[in-house]
Parts: sequence; structure tokens; C-alpha cells
Amino acid sequence: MKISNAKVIVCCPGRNFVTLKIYTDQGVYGLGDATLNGREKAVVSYLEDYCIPALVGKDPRNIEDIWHYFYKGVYWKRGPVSMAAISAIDLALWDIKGKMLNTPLYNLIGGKSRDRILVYAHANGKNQEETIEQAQKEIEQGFKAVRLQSGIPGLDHTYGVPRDDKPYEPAQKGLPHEDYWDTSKYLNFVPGLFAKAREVLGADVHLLHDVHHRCTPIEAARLAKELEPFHLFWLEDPVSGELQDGLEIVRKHSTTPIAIGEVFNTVYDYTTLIARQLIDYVRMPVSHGGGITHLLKVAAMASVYHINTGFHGATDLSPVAMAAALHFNTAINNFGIQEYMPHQEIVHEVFTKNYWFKDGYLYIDDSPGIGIDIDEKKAQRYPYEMACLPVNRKLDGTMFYW
Ligand code: EZ4
Ligand code: CO
Repeated sequence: MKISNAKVIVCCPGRNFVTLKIYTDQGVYGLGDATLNGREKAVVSYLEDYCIPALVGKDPRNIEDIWHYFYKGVYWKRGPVSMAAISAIDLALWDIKGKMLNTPLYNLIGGKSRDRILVYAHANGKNQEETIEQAQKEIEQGFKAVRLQSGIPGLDHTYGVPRDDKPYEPAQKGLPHEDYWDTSKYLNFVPGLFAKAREVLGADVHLLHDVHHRCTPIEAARLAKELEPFHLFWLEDPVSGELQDGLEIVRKHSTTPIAIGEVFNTVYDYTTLIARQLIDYVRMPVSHGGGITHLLKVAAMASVYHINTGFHGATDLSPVAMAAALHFNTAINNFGIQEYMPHQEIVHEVFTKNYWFKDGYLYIDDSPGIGIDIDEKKAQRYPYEMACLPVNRKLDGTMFYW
């Protein structure tokens, strides 16, 4: 069996997606998600100019060898662009294997550890009241876990909150627009939000929050400590992921669980955090962290330290990545939770959907492989539109983390 060809499909049904399609000489093809929000074209070039020519002629059944060909075999390794490309190749190859063996992906990586996948929703209001109201609506829809992000008094606009009445989508057309930020306003506000949320929503619902890399270690420690009475499911990215020793300071001061890694791309981003038990959840998704092949290793290492998964699942991960994550989550023992931001309807004009939400959980059907298809004609109707994530400045203009 041989890979006969491969191509990259770029489309923008509401937002940009990059999809890799690998064809075989047996008629079966596989799909992988190669979307890197705001840097899509870099991955397209990496795939088209360097990976696809080398893929043609290889036996698609040898997933481990092909993975290492593009990782170990390449001198310039790691980094989000090359790892998004490797991830897409890996997902497409697992998709092919599942289709060839006529079985869903989860059966190839251990079978079912569970029938349903716990997910968390996003409540993102312009102020405390609106955020808690939105959370209530989501709980009424059946969600057992909700992430709270709120507008901050004194700040024009905040991460996680839509600018208008449209659903939240951080990438905007054209060059990056500028957000403004003030950590002390943020730190003064967030504990009160969660105090009120617990009072209104009760003790049972899981509450989460994303700091989005914006605190120094001691600021993050203060926040994690002040949030302790409200028993968060997790506090995400309390410090920038590149500052790993900073987590030690947060850990020393608080028992609030910590989730990190949506911007990570290999196990080497995690080895310190896992082995020193500085985190509780790994967030690196299958579409950025080397696909199924590499995430199996990360999850295995995490499991040794009783650390669970909680994959990134924002709208910039295509339905291919979401379905692949659901197979992964179905199979492994140390699954924790899955982020779930439903795609707009227009996305499913292009991508099929083999998963559905019911009463707080996502379910996936047993179609072979990953189980998602792409309608290329429809994809063509929505051509790529340059869009970027924002940049962030402090109120005095100083460049900051977004
Ligand atoms: O900012 O997906 O936890 N979720 C997040 C997301 C990310 C975007 C970046 O592309 O932090 O909202
Ligand atoms: Co995040």
C-alpha cells in the first residue's frame, strides 16, 4: 500500500481552516487538521513544499516510522508550524488505518474506556451579572462544567468576551488589532466573580477559568490562592507557558488545580511540568502536539504522575481535530475533560459531524477512522481570508502577552 498523493485544502467558512487530505493507491483517503490560528499559510507551505513530496510513495500503514521521518529525521525540529504539519499527517494516517480496518479510531488505541466525554462550555459575559446568567443558561442546557470569562470594570475589552453579539472568535480579519490590559484591575475582579458564581450556581457545577498567560508567578499565586475557596476544576495558563519554574511559586501557595499547554507542541514542553508535578491537566491538542502518535506518549507520561488530559477545543480546531480528540478521549484512562466550543453551522456545510452533545457530554459515533469528511466544492466557496489573533498592551502602551 502506498500514499499516491496529498493535498492541502484551505477554506474560510466563517473562520480559516487548513485540512490535509492524503490519498492512497487503495482508494482510501485520510484527513488531518493543520489549522494554526493566524499563521495558517506557514503550515500550508511547510506541508506543500516539504512534507507532501516526501510522503508520496511511503506506506501509510507505517505511522510510527513516518512520524519519526518528519520529527527525528528533520534537523529543525519542534515548533508550532512544523508540529501542526506533523499532527495533520499523523491524523490523516490514523484516519486511513481506521478506514482500511473498518473500525473507529478509538478501537486502534485501546478501545472504549468510556461512552461519553465530559465537556466544558464557555460563559463569557460583558460583566459579572451577564457571565453568571450565561453560565446558568448553559447549565440549563445540561453542561456540567463551565468556563467563566468576564469583562473587567475599567477595561474596554477582555480576552474571552465577544466585542459584539456574535459568538466569541478571537482572530479578526487583517493585521492584529490591539487589546489593552491591566493586571491589577483583573486581579481585583476575578475572585469576586467566582464567589458570586458559587453562590448563584451552587457547589456541584465544575467552574474553570483561563488566565491566558497574563500573570507573573506571584500574581498567579495570589489569584490561585484567593480562588481556592471556590474550588475551581482548573485555572488555565496562570503564567506564560515558557516560564515553567514560575509554576513552582503558584504551587507553593495554592491547591487550585492547574491546566497548561494549548500552545505547546511536544512532550519536551511538558517533561519538567509533569515530572515535577507542577500541573494537573495537559491541554496540548492532537492537532498541534504531534497527532495521536505523540499525544499517546504525553498522556502515558502524564498518567504515571496522575495527571489527566483536558484538550484545547476552541473553534480554531476543525471538526477533524475535535473528532480525533473525542476518539482519543474515549480510549485513554487518564482523560479529564474536553473543551467544547461548538462551531457555527456554516462550518458544517464544509465538514461533516459525527459527534453530538447531550446532557453535559459529547458522544461520537462508530464510523471508521476519525469519521469526518470534507466537501471540497463547498470549501471552495469560502476562500482564505487573512485573519490574526490580537496583540495586547498594558494601559500605558507597553507590549504585553495576549
Ligand atoms: O486563545 O484558541 O482556552 N482557550 C483559549 C483559546 C485560544 C485560541 C487561540 O487560537 O485560550 O481561546
Ligand atoms: Co486557553
